[in-house]
Amino acid sequence: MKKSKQTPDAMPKDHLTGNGGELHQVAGALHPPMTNQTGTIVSDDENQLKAGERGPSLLEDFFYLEKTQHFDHERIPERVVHARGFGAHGFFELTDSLAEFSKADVLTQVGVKTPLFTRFSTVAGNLGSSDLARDVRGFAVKFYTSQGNWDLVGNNIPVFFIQDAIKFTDLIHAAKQEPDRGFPQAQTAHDTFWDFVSLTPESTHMLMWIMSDRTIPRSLRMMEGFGVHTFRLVNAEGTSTFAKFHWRPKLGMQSVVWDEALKINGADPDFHRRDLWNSIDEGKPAEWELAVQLFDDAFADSFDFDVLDATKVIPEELIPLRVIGRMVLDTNVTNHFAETEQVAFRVSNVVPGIDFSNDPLLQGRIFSYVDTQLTRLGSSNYQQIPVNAPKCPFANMQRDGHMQTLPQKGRVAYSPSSLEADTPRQDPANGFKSFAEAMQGEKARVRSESFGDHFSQAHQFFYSQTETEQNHIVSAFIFELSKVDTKAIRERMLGQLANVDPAIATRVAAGLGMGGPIKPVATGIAARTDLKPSPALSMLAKAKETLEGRMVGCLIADGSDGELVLALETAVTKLGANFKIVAPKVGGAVAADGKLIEADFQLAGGSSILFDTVFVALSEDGAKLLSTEAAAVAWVHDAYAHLKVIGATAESKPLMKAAGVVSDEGVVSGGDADAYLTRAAKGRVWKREPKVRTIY
Ligand code: HDE
Repeated sequence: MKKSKQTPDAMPKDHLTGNGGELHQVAGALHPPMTNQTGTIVSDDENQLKAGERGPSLLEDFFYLEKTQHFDHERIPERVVHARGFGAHGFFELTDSLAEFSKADVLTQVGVKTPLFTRFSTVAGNLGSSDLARDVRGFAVKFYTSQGNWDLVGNNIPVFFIQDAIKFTDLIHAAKQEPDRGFPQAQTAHDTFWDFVSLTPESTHMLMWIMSDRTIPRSLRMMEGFGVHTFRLVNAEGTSTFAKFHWRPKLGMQSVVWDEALKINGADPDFHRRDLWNSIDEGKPAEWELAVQLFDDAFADSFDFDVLDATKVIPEELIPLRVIGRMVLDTNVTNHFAETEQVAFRVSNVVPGIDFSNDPLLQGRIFSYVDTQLTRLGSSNYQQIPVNAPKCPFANMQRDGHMQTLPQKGRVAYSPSSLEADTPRQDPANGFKSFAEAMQGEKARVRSESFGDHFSQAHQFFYSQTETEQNHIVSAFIFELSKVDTKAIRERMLGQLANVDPAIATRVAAGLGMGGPIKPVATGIAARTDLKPSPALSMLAKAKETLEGRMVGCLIADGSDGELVLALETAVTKLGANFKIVAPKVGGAVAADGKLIEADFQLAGGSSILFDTVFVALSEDGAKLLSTEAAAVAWVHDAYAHLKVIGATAESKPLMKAAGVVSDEGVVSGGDADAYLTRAAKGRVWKREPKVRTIY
């Protein structure tokens, strides 16, 4: 190994070699000497210390002992729920002050950029599960405000399964792997989940949402987020206003189709994290608007449902969204474990001006998040971990504990005290004060009658969807219930669906092949059918016609038209999309003009499910050759069956034929790049769907 005394620019020399070591040059880069955790330089990292060349190892080998002991303890308990997550740093910039309603700096100081950390997650799967499981996505944001940390720990769906936190344990036990067999992983398509929800009518509205395509998002960058609960904002005068929080993605919402999700989980289980990481890494930050729905007691009292019931939405048509700022995620983590795994969100992290409502789900969460971190992170000092620590000054009388890292100075660790002048004191004028809500009532374990209607909003949600989306909800119910072995559970679930609307139950029953009359489950309050549809609840009704942030895949082989591929790449890049070339070999293909076109993916590793739209840029010979290649046929066939817009050169016909492609408005052949991109920007070809799968 060549040794060099040169120091890399970015690193101060004394930091790297201040312990007497030297920089080492390997493959052109300079490396500092390796040390153990206490700074002693390691001379040999390949061999244990042994008694003799072929003798036993010695316990004295403190380098080996430390290295292995650290490795043995690398894992910490994963989160009980939301174990699989992915995070990024960024900022929140307020654009519209809410000073009239809140005294929080973060909601009143227009233009100020508040740093934040956001972690997205799936709920049911374990740490090593796949990104595209059908599941709710966690959408948790930690704002490091000038007045302390504010955690908005939300989801990508605005309602929840249950109304009272005491049922959370049961819900999660039913959804996760069945305890005797330890499977299935990361899915609700099994008996225990449907057993529980079919006996829990309050979950029916949420079931409509999770059977919709919201639970199979195309990208974390393309999903909405919601605070779910009603919160309170409190202004300088102590007046309270109710608020619901909404995140709106700048790129618009988009999902994949179910068959695609199943295949993506195999082709790239890290699909969502790779997408977010790459996009930030390429200098394309992910962005959302933060909006609020604000309302007072008078609205709350007059609304058809209880605003404290987390199984209900307040339609935007009733209380419009007010956009107040934007979140930009522009920085990837340096270390996934240190940041994304160790981040500890706490619903109880609020700042003066933001307060809780009495939603019994929210109230229960206030305890759970603080408690769970102790098991996960092992010490009550977990808030000192950099990703959790506030970025504003903090001081109190809490001391010691496992892994204390703060040099807590002075004799005084109590209050009141008189010995030292600079010890912290309570501050009634500026400190957090709970909203002084008048309380009354008897102590009791009850569910308010105002929480009693479980079906009306489920009905409203279904009929607020486009026809395509309704079809997908029905298909998802059929898929999930087809995996339920116990017939009585399937029947009971059909009975709950009949409470939402007999037509939905009949369609699902038809797909399951379960004939005979459907018996509605007895219910206290029947579904109202007079609630106006809310188009804001549909994804397709608000879909953006854009290719920005999307992926275009282009299939080439030897003999492809290099100029066409280049022109396409230029046009795609101009639209803000990513252009990826797929070829039989990753080294690329030789174009008709003899030039090499490098590929991003080899055919089998770059299936069309990874792209939003595809272009088949083959020569006649190339198309003939690939029409007998299963991976190429599947590439085109999948794109077609997943309703993608397919562009193709006229010469690609043999492959298109082998893949069963039938011409329609989304098949743009003839090699016209502009016509192809114009149609591709409009999104999938939903009209094709009845031709490729049965609609029940
Ligand atoms: Fe959570 N939830 N939750 N939850 N939740 C956790 O906290 C809990 C609920 C949500 O990226 C846990 O740190 C209870 C609703 C997100 O680290 C745990 C109840 C919503 C995350 C916990 C709920 C959420 C969690 C597990 C019923 C949307 C991931 C690990 C009252 C508004 C945060 C942890 C991250 C995580 C408890 C219901 C969102 C066990 C008791 C409703 C995004 O504390």
